[in-house]
Amino acid sequence: MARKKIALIGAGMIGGTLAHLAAKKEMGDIVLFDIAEGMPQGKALDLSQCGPVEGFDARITGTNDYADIAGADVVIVTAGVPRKPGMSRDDLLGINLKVMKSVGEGIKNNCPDAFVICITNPLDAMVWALREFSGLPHNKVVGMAGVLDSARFATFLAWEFDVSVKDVNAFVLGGHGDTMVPVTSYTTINGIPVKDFAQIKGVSEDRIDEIVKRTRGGGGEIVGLLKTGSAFYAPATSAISMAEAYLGDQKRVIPCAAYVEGKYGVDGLYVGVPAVIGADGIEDVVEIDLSDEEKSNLKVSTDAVEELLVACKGLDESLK
Ligand code: A3D
Repeated sequence: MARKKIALIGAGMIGGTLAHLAAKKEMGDIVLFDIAEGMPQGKALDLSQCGPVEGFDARITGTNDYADIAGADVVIVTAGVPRKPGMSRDDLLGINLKVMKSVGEGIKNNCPDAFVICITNPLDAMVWALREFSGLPHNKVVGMAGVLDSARFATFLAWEFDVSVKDVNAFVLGGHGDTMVPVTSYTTINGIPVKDFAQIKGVSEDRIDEIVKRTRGGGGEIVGLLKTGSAFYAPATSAISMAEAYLGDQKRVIPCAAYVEGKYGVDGLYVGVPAVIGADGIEDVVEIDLSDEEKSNLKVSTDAVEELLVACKGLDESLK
């Protein structure tokens, strides 16, 4: 069987990390695409030279030509600009929308059968726009955010409870922004609801609320510390887990920005929900029962996503 082909559009901080992870895991051959001349080629050479040391077989190439992504099985998109301190994800809208247009066309013309994972911010709007520009079916285009937001929530809970992160199953719904909805009612410590575990450990409800708040601002906290860009190790790791679910037909239930039609009272939006990822891409969106408070938080979050789509449509005629 031929090796799988993984195209990474954007060879910056996340793109380079994605290439390293995918190569180490021998997920397939990797093409790093960027508009910056020489940079993807340089990173590809550097990464290739990890192979003999780490003992992986993966052909890694860098390019500025979309023709080189032809036939890719998976495309992961990080092209665009990241946040700087003081910026919200939404501040990136205008510039990254134009980037999604060229990336969408590059995918449409060269690998229309790929499974496409978008990471570029503002995530929920960019994945929607990328789907529109590429013309791929909705089940083959998805946004990465829920895995990362849930991982942040799990990390903070594990630290608070002094337990292994492996035992924390955390869950975040909604848009990837300050209105995201960490859902404590579906978050467990190896099956034990977080509220019960907090009681056992003597952790107050206020403290859990603080952790929820820290999760919502988790990306901004890192931007503030890095000063020159945004998080990249955990975002790359999260997207790789989604690519693996697709390539291995794992049918994993993963929180991600999937296209929702009807469920959760949402119609025709990309928003963070639990979805089954397998060989058909997004095979199902799982609708769970939410409390009234969780429902209204989710509504605030989806309204914020909808507002961004209106802004996108105002910026690009072809999206109307
Ligand atoms: P960075 O290191 O700047 O890499 C972006 C790359 O995109 C650069 O190498 C650019 O040259 C390249 N690029 C710009 N325009 C184009 C174009 N038209 N075609 C191809 N390549 C282009 O950023 P990064 O890797 O740190 O972040 C990438 C994106 O991910 C940003 O939009 C971030 O905001 C976003 N991000 C999202 C999350 C989520 O959880 C959703 C987390 C972290 C970062």
